[in-house]
Order: sequence, then C-alpha cells, then structure tokens
Amino acid sequence: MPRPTVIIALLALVASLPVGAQEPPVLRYTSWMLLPPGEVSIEARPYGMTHDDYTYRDQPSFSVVSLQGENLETVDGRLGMTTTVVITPAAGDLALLRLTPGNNYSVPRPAADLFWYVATPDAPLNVVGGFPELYFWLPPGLRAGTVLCHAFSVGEAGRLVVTDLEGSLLGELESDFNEPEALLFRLPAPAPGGALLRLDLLAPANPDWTVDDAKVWLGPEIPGLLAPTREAAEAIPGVARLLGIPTDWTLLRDFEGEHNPIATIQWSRPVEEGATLPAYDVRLSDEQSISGKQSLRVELRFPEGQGDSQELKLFTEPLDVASVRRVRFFLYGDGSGRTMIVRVRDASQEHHYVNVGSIDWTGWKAVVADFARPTSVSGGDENRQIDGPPVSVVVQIQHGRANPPQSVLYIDDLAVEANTP
Ligand SMILES: [Ca+2]
Ligand SMILES: [Ca+2]
Ligand SMILES: [Ca+2]
Repeated sequence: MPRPTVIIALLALVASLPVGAQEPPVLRYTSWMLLPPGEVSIEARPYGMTHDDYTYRDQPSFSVVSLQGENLETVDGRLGMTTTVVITPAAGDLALLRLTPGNNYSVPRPAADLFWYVATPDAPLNVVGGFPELYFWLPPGLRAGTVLCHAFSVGEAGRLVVTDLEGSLLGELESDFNEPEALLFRLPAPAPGGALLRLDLLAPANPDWTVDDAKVWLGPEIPGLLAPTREAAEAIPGVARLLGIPTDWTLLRDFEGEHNPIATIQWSRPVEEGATLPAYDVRLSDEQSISGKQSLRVELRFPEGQGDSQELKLFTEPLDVASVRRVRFFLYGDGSGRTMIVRVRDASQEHHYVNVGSIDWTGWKAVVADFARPTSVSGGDENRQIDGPPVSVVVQIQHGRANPPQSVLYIDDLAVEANTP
C-alpha cells in the first residue's frame, strides 16, 4: 500500500495540473456542439458534486439534431453516469448535439478529432468554472471583434482574455458580467486570410468574485464556433462556408479622414423651421473607433417628455456595390432602447428594409442586417433584388415615448457581403 505522504503528493500533483488542456469545459442548462459522425461520451455530473448545499433532480438529456433542424435522436443520461451518444453517418457530414443537463452539469468528450462548441448570440455556450483555452477564427477584413459574457449571479464573474497564437494580449475584460458585456479586442495589423485567436475565461483577480456559471458567445461578426484545438479552429472557414455563415465581407467605409460618407440626413416627420429640438449632430469624431482613430458620431436630442415618434435617417453617398446579401457595421450603443432599421436603396430606387432590433447594449457591437430575409421591400423595379451599382445604405434610428431624450451613438466599419448565386 502506498504511504499516505505519497498519496498526498499525488493528489497535490493532480490538483496543480492546468485545468483544461486535458479537461473539457463543463456545460450547464442548454449548450450546443457541432461535430462529425462518431461516438461522444457524455458525463452527467450532478450539481451536488461541487456544491454540497443543493441537489437538482433534473434529468440530463442529449439530442442529435441535423443541420436542417430535424431532431434525429434523444438520449437520456443518468446523473453520475457517462452515456455514449452515437452520431451515425446518416446525420450528415456534420450534426448538432444539444446538451440539456438542466441545473446539473454535462461534460461531453467526442471521439472525433475536429469538433466545435457553438457560441452565438442565439445559442451561447453555458459554461461552468470558465475555460482556459479555446480557439476561434476572425474573418478577413476585420481589425477588431467582440466576445460577450453574461454571468447573471452577483459575485459570479470572470476574466475574458483574447490572445493571438504567440500569446500576445489583444484584449482583456474582468467583470461581474451581471448584464451582458462585450470585450472588444483589436488586431495589431490586418490579417488578409483572417486570424486564428485564443479565448480564455479565467478566474477574476478580484478576491470577492469567482468564476462559476457564465454564458459566452462571439459577436455576430465572427462565426460562432469555439474550437478545442488549433486544428479545429483552422477548419472553421470551411465549416462556416458549408453552414452559410458569412465570412467574405468587403469593407466600404471606415469613417477616417476628412470626408463624411453620410450624404443626406432626414427626419421622417417634418421639423418646424427654426425649431431647436428635435436636433441632430452627425459628424466624424475621434472619440471612439473600431478601425483607425475615428468613427461616425451621431447625436440626437428631443424635448424632455416628448412623445411623438420620430426617426432619423442617415443616407450614405452612392456606393460602388453590385449586389448585397448582408450589411454589417459596428455600433457603439448607449443602451437607450431605440430601435433601428437598416435599409438598402438600389440603383432603381427599390428600397429593402431589415429591422435589426433595439439598441439594448452599451459599447461596441456589430450589427448585421440580412437582406435575404428583408422585413419589407418597396418601390423601384420591384424585382426584390438589390441591383447595383450604385446602392446607398440607410441607417434609420427610431425615437419613441419610452426612449431617453438624448442619445450619442457611434458607427464604424461599414461592410457588405455580396449576394453570391
Ligand atoms: Ca455576475
Ligand atoms: Ca474608423
Ligand atoms: Ca431591384
């Protein structure tokens, strides 16, 4: 029998091993993975194993879902046991695995060499205790990007860190993340083929905080896949194309220099001659930026308590663009809750509108408008295609009774994805 000192030394060694290189992320609630056919062993770990204060009886279950959204199989796990789920070749080259351990934990270990955790705004990674090493791919044409985290319990927090593969720090954010918050990271130089980057969610330095439950997702400018290895991250561009995730963006305007590409500014409802309010101020500014040193600063002011609905429309100058599938820009939000519409006016004066929701965040975040699914189309040649060149992009910012009387927003890096047949 080994002497107790040997056992203690062994335990100390195990405890000092870096968590993560060997230990996959621990998942909770609902998380998704993307993976090829093969076996996945999934440990259903009871919450009570790490928290002796409570036991959840939630039944863990795991579902194989095709890329078309069809539920192919659901397997129930057993708490404290490991279940093997087999994804058959009939599921396709890639399938989704939905893990729903409820309030308990699941630890999936795929046999495949290449697989990915889904981390999108709609399907965030629900991870427990953080993770030390996952990889993602930033598409070409981007000098910056965002990673978001939400750890709603007070005191449950984390430190998001983005580095390049050489270990250079590109961005870091420690927060309680009681509300969703974005880490903005920047590349030192453009990466023509895109960039492979590393993401860690680590224990916070603040001694009053711990890393426990956290939702993590990538900004909409980034394919929402987190890879456990560099090799799996290198495969993301191909996987993204297969899934129809946009990766080929053309940067149109970066709002640098002297020339303001906003050619026309209009209110949707007439404003009296000489009226001091509502008012706007739209100009290039060096107060905030995604690229370079400048962005477009947009200030709106309304009379206090003014309830009339109003809308400010910002038209770009004509842009030399032949076709548009998606429009993307970065918006520095102010949490005002104002709603926004992105419109494209084509060469025939046909107007394509996409409602992109409300500005419910603070700081930089990408806004993506998908014109394959427009909210409405009107006028022009009525062929429901965006026919250029030229086209103009119109950003429409709406004001209503519930919104605060003043907003300052910033817009940077307007880009489009062409409509490839
Ligand atoms: Ca928190
Ligand atoms: Ca800029
Ligand atoms: Ca048209």
